[in-house]
Amino acid sequence: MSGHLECGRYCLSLRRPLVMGIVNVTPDSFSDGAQHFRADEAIAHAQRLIDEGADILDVGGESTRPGAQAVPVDEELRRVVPVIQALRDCGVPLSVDTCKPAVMSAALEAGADMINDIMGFGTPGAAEAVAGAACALCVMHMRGEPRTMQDAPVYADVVREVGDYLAARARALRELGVAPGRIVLDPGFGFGKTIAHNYTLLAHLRELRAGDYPLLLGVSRKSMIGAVTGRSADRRLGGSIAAALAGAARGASILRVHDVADTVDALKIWAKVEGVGA
Ligand code: YH5
Repeated sequence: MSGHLECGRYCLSLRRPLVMGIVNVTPDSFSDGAQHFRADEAIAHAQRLIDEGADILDVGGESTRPGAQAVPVDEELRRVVPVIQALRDCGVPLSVDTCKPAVMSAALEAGADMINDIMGFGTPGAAEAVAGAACALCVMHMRGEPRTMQDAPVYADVVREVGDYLAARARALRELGVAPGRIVLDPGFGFGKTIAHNYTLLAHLRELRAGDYPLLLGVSRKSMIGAVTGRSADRRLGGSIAAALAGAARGASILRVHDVADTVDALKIWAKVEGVGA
């Protein structure tokens, strides 16, 4: 790894783990008024995450939780584009969480610096939509599709299979002209994995550093935290921070989290002890 990530208008130092704050542009609205209200809410939330120390924002207009229904492309565009336009000069790079090529293109046009694709740019047209831009690409592993992915996934060797997939996707992107310094890999916690698979991947995160690409880790509030602590989604902060630090200790470069302020604090202490970024 070069120690930097080429991320649209930004070049991010990876000497310390970066915090990516999650900005959901929430679903379901029937009038233009509600749509504006939701965009305004997302923009206000994003501002708060920046004040709390987020290094990157990840804006998502599609629900990708297990069992979720697909969002039509025009609806996803209506949710995401106004938020990116409003935030484009907010001072931190903007990532957009989407697997739709049309949303990727519109997001880049509106000012996005990174595209985060839970389908690993495997949808026809997705890789082509980003290849010629300057944006960073987060390539995530998923087994199956969101609607069915939690139906008893089976792996012979989860670390090897996820690692092989990520390496193959990175190779395919490079063949389309994507510079290696733009690529981030993500094992995709909770996406077609059992709780045991998720913890095996977290424990062996270092082995996923295929080609020395930086790793992004998304464990915040997920069921793998609840399964161990017995807590509901709104009480998973302590568990989420512990998992994030375990990832940082195993070389994760970007931590995708809901709770930015607390994660930033935890990372400051971890970095102080480890002498990271000093
Ligand atoms: C990810 O890991 N995850 S959306 C279920 C939850 C909590 C949170 C309460 N997009 C990732 O955050 N992109 C999502 O249970 C992602 N990596 C990348 N790159 C799912 C999510 C969540 C799901």
